[in-house]
Amino acid sequence: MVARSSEVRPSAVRHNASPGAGGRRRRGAGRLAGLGLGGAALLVLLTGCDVGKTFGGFGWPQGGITPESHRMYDLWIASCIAALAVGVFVWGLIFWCVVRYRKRGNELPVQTRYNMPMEFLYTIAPILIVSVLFYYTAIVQTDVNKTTKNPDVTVEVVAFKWNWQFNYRDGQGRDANTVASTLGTSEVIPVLVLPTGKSIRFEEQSRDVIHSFWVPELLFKRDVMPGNVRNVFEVSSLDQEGAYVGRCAELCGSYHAFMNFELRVVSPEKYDQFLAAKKAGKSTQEALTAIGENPYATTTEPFKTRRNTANFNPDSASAGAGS
Ligand SMILES: [Cu+2]
Repeated sequence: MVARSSEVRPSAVRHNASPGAGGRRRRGAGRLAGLGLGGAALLVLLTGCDVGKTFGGFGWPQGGITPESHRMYDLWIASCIAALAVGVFVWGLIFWCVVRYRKRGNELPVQTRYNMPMEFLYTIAPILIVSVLFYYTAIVQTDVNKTTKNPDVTVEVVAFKWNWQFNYRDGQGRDANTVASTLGTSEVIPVLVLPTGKSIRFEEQSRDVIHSFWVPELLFKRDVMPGNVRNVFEVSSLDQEGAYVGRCAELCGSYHAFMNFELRVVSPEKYDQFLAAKKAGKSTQEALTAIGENPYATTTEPFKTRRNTANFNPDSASAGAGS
């Protein structure tokens, strides 16, 4: 409902029934404003990438290294621009009403009721907005969740309190075999070596509680579940060589915050050499050295889990001893 007042002045009824020259002028101005807004929105959409960069990704992390991450990033930027456009339009209407219909005397302004075009508009417009957002979200989500029959590389991600094991597999599913494996310990951060330009399938499994596999540069996390649930996701390629920190993104216990790993993206040739060295029985550190890579993680370091009188709050311990 537009107005609650039951009193409708005859002049208002007359005005609604037959809009005069003023009404036509106003409608023309509205159409112009709509055109202007549409044009501005289109311009903003065309320069979407730059807009994202200018506004720091609207809070979304930048620098994704997979095609999937770029699609999710673009969806976020487009949604923010759409929300801002709607916001600016609504704020504009509010301020316009505040100025145009401010109190000028004691006479009541025109009381409009049962304005069908307006009620139709504010029912249809939100439905349209939600439908468009839903449509693009569904498309990107389906694309990100898509798995293929024969990915180039399959890695089994095994999470446990509070570290990771990565098993390179010779096929998909539970029945495939592990051909090489990397295990993290309290002293050594596990390094997951993967090639550029290949599709990679991650099959996740937890030994105890729920963890979450997260490499910020993938712009993606997926829970690692215990029991029979084997969460699977794929990336169609890793586009940039480098070392990327990986984390557990699900509060899983005391040392959750230190459950880190490193994703090391190398060329396919180096990856093949690495895997061959691992299969030949070399340790991950030896295999990394063999392909000319840093043998230890460079993006994070192991958390010192040992507690004793020498390293547990030494300042207060000595203060206590002196008093
Ligand atoms: Cu965890």
